[in-house]
Amino acid sequence: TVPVPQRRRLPYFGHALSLPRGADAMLHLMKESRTLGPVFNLSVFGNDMILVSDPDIVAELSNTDRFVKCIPSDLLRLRDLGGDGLFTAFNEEPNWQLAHDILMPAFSLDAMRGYHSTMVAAARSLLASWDRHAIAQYSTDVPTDMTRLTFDTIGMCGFGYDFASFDRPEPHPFIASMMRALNHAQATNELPDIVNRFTKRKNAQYAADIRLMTDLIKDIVEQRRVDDPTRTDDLLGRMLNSVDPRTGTMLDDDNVRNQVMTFLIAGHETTGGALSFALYYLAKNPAVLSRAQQEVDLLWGTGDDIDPTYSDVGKLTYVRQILNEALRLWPTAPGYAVQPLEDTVVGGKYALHTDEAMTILTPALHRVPAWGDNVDSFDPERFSPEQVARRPVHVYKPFGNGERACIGRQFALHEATLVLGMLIHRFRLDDRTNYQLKIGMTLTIKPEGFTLVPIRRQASD
Ligand code: MNH
Repeated sequence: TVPVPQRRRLPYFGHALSLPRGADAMLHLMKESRTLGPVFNLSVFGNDMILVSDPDIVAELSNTDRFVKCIPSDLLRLRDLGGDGLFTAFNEEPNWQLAHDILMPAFSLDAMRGYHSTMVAAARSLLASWDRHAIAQYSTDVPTDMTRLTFDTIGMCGFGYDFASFDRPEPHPFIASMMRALNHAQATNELPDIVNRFTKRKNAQYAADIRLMTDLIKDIVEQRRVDDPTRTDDLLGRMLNSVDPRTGTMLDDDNVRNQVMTFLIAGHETTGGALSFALYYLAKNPAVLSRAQQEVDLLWGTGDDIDPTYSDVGKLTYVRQILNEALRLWPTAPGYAVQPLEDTVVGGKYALHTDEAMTILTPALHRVPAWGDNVDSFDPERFSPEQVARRPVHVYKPFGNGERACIGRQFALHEATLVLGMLIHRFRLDDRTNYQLKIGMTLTIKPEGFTLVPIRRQASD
């Protein structure tokens, strides 16, 4: 075996001094994967991370008989928020399997049918807000609006709770606390503990933010226990009332709170980012936008008042391709880590022990030559059935892999396809500031500062 390539490292610091902060760190890693190769090591204050974007090795790492999800140090920090909720649970924690079995039915196709009309209602609040911007010719911050939309959607579909984000000048206070807390968790992860012990004020803010979020969650659960304790047709209803057929047990109160926290965060951030990137690429690619508008016009006609049905969403195949392609270029959860079940050799040459992990760097994987020539260009044709059939399966991993892959994938894609379809059916996208893409990152990535002026379409647009 051979050592994993890496740059020369300093004692103690490792590569920390050349690693930029925040979203630039991810862009830096994408660049490193081109210069150092598709497998390289990064060491930050004694924390080692092997980043992988080689398609053959990713295919190998996707074999769930050999590799399972790892909770590396950054996810470990997030247990301050999510505890043993699905996203941050250890594989061997019994509550992972229990919650997985109890909540899987909430993500079946049948369940999506049940959420559909609630998703349409949330989308209508967004359209109404954009109507007001259109009349006033006022620009709107796209990622903030997409956050409002996806947060309201998971609140209503998951918990029957209306955050009413479009009635607020700023997003719900939960969002500000969540962003600060995620940023703090990320920042402390990149610094040595000795430094973190001295940032008392920030640590106090972190505690206060987590408390605000936890208090809201307690309210949501309490309200349900009073108003509608036997309801079982949404996430919270299942969390509170399902008995696991295998073990005869239920989720305990602490675990329910951890799951609510997990779903409120995981259930909106990534989808909001995906919608934002899709709108960014549509604003920059008029030919793609106009083909997508043909698709929605064909389905819904050109009138204003439409009532999209559940099965309509499955017919928006080109809109779906646009989302897939946006998630290729900017997978909004830009990586995931796996560890081997037994000491092993990866790619025929890299020794990997059970206490080590490999992190799949998806934005780099999504740009390997299997994707064709102009891998950085936006081209939804890459997701035509013909091109998909010609490509190896393990070069596209926006939702992770195996049984720890995203449980909300169908939910996210149904919601995002519906909303994107409804938006472009009604609006032209005026990019009057000629926005230049800047990746922002708080755990997940977004096109930071992206604004648009929505303009109502006329019969001739
Ligand atoms: Mn989601 C896991 C990406 C939408 C709830 N999600 C994951 C993972 C990725 C991911 C990648 C795997 C992480 C890992 O292996 O460490 N998720 C996305 C993306 C979108 C998304 C790109 C939208 C686009 N996710 C959603 C939505 C929900 C959700 C919507 C809920 C309604 N995701 C989860 C949960 C997990 C997860 C819960 C953890 C599942 C598990 O480990 O059992």
